[in-house]
Amino acid sequence: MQNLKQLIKRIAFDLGFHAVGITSANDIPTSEKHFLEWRDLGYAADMNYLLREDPINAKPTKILSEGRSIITLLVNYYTKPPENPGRDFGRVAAYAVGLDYHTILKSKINLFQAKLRKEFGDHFISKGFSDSVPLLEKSFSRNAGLGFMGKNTLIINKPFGSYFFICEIISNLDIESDAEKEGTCGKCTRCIDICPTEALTVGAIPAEGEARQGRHESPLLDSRLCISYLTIENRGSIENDLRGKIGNWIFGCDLCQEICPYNKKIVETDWEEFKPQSGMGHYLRLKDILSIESDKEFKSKFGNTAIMRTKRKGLIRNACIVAGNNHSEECLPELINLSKNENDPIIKEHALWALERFNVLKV
Ligand code: B12
Ligand code: SF4
Ligand code: SF4
Repeated sequence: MQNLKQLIKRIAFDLGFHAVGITSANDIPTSEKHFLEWRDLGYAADMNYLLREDPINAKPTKILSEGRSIITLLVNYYTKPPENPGRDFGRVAAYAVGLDYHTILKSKINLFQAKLRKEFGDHFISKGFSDSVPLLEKSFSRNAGLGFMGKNTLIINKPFGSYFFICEIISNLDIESDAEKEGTCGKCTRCIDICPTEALTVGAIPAEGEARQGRHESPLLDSRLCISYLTIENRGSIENDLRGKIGNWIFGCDLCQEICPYNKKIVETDWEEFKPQSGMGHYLRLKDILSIESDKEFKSKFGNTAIMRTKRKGLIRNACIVAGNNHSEECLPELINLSKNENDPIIKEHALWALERFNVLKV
């Protein structure tokens, strides 16, 4: 048994994963209960994959019926952002500055599975993912010892902090589980205090039942308020009240990670794919985004990055907000053009909103 675990850890480190932990593929009903209470509060917004009537999120065997254990893997994606280049730029969250992690991680996970298949032959059955199935990846990786759940609702690992991706391989291998790691935020509330939209709270629903008694923090995030949701997942108009609070975030938000003491001494990633020079970087010039004329042009610029998710419409909507918040004068011609000639009503309305911030609506 120990040899099996050693083999898995060796393969993980050989492939460049930064940490690995094992947990059972059994259902986790206490986490499911919490998840259901969370979404009953409306906190899942309109994210369809979280709103299934018969949720599978806490039930790995609904994804792989032969599943016995889950190998959870950590990949550090952190790179330090350069100094803010100023009002003409919008900021991209660190996880999206390089190449699209879905593609990069999927191929590494496939390689991992191929190596295991080589060891165990056709008897080995598995499925591997990162951020592409409705599984409670944070809860399973916490159970596998990858870290503890911080009040920013992210998994925090020592020494990697929270800027990492979680991947998992569900398989029919019987592997001894790792122990959950101790860890706590203590009295710190910095992430809650800094969140501009007050998306984070603690304790609105009790902590995860019996198993977690004695641990008082029950971190909760209301996606409807989170800048990450608003700028990436939300397909529609962004509420007027929230636009000013988005500041200069054009894609995602890292404020509740940046402030976290656990992220103060972390190392930068050694994966070239996630470095800014492999993708579009930490800052995007707003006028370059506002002047993208077609979906084809958008795809040719962002095709290899996670930014694709917003499509042209979402990214231009976000760029309008940031240009308005920043009073980026160099964006005025593009904003005026969009307000007059853009066919998409959401982009048009956001361009008009940005122009109102300059008081130049009648230009
Ligand atoms: C939906 C989603 C979002 C939503 C909602 C976020 C959220 N906090 O749930 C939005 C769009 C807002 C979002 C934003 C981001 N996301 Co996201 N997202 C997801 C996704 C797809 C599902 C998460 C989910 O199921 N949420 C539902 C809630 C209820 O689940 P939960 O937080 O796990 O809830 C548990 C805890 O509350 C726990 N609990 C309850 N009480 C208690 C008490 C104690 C003491 C403890 C310890 C636990 C506990 O029980 C609950 C059920 O298990 C996952 C991938 C996946 N499949 O898991 C990525 C994922 C969570 N996202 C990730 C990332 C990187 C981000 C961003 C950093 C991106 C960015 N920079 O913009 C932000 C961070 C925002 C934030 N502070 O969370 C990573 C996080 C890695 C990590 N270190 O934890 C994940 C795991 C993707 C991946 N595979 O790497 N995301
Ligand atoms: S990602 Fe930004 S908006 Fe979302 S909870 Fe963290 S600080 Fe708040
Ligand atoms: S900022 Fe403080 S409260 Fe928030 S996750 Fe980090 S340690 Fe926990």
